[in-house]
Amino acid sequence: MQRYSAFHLAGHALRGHRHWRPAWRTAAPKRRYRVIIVGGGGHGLATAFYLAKEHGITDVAVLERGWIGGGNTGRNTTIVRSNYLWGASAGLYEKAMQLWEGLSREINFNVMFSQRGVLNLGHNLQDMRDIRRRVNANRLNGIDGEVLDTEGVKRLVPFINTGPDIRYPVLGASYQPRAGIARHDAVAWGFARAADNLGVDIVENCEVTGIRRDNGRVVGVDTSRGPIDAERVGVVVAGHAGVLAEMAGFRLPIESHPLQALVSEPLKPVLDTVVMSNAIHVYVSQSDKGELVIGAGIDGYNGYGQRGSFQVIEHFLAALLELYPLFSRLRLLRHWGGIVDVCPDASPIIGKTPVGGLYFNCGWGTGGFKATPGSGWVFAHTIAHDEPHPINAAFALDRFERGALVDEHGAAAVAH
Ligand code: FAD
Ligand code: PYC
Repeated sequence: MQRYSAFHLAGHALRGHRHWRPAWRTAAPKRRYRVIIVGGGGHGLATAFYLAKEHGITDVAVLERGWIGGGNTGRNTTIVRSNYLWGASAGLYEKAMQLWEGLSREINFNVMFSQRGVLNLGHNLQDMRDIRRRVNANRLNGIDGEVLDTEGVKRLVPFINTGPDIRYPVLGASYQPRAGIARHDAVAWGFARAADNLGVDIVENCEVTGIRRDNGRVVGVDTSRGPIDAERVGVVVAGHAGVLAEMAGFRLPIESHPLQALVSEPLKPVLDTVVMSNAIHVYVSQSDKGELVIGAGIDGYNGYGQRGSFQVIEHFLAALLELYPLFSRLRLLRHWGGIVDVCPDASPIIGKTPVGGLYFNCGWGTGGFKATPGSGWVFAHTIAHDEPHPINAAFALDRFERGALVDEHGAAAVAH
């Protein structure tokens, strides 16, 4: 890797960033690849990286219809945690957490992973029972977790309103100390550069418009830049999973919804942990730049527009001000939406499909950023071996036929 001294960097800044080496090549698509990954978000790029690194498969293209990280990867609020309820989820999200803990070193790119802890608030007795059950389950699975009472929450967030007269009083929280946030763009850029270094072609502005099949097997894809043959195709397109499944001739139990978020102007450090409330539908953290990053639950209707409705914003800002009256003087800077792919059990689908050699990784809904490295790791294994890894075996598409759902609505922490 090329390293720059302070003089180099100052020189580049003054000369207007000329002669910088691009972090990854602008690859033109070849006529055929061993593996094609559709979707250049964090999950697709991580899959390509681990295919090359862990399985020695480097004849790989990532086809992205826009720019890498321009989907949910660059639109999410970057919360990373592994405090899910069921054993299968614990295995998956904790694998991701362990990869996060070494990721900057592994891909030689600072993803700014900050383990500042995540609180999930409880506002009534049933919330607190659910919290205790989930924290106990986490501990049995070797995942860190604590149950905090009101005072414990106040110690971590001194300005939170714990008054008894608010509509949803704060009775306590679950707390995962190893959870936190990371820089989402850096995750996309870091995986892209690391995959490119191992020989993967990253092809932007290349939309997949058809999945070509022969005799029940995938043989390639049609794209806005012409047809490309492949032995195996992995599809990781988040909110567009249903569209790609239709191209391949089957249906997924997935609905696409808008999910919105916004950031305030940068403030001096005020909040050094992440606080979420599923019941009141608001969560907040402070970025390293100082912005408060704020979000809520999904918009209720289906859609492919990367924007949502005002009524959701009005609702979550009212909730924000009830919990943190201090923020009433905040100025908001930017607001946006993404399209999230929601499964009926709030768990992802990662595995084989009815078409041979075609694999789907989708249904992460409101919570896939935290899984990015783990998702790529297990999906690469699944594609390389034509079999799921034990970690993702429970997340097969046929669980909806078998009734073996992994219901994580409680731990999803963002209403959907
Ligand atoms: P994406 O990053 O969306 O990548 C899919 C890519 O596929 C896109 O770049 C798209 O352009 C491309 N594509 C689509 N169709 C085609 C086609 N036909 N041909 C080629 N390319 C195509 N998760 C958390 O864990 N923590 C959070 O705090 C969190 N906050 C969120 C906040 C918001 C507002 C949103 C919208 C989501 C949030 N999420 C969060 C969810 C998380 O962002 C996603 O689950 C995750 O980023 C999905 O990653 P991905 O790589 O699968 O999808
Ligand atoms: O899954 O932790 C999460 C999350 C936070 C915000 C959106 N999703």
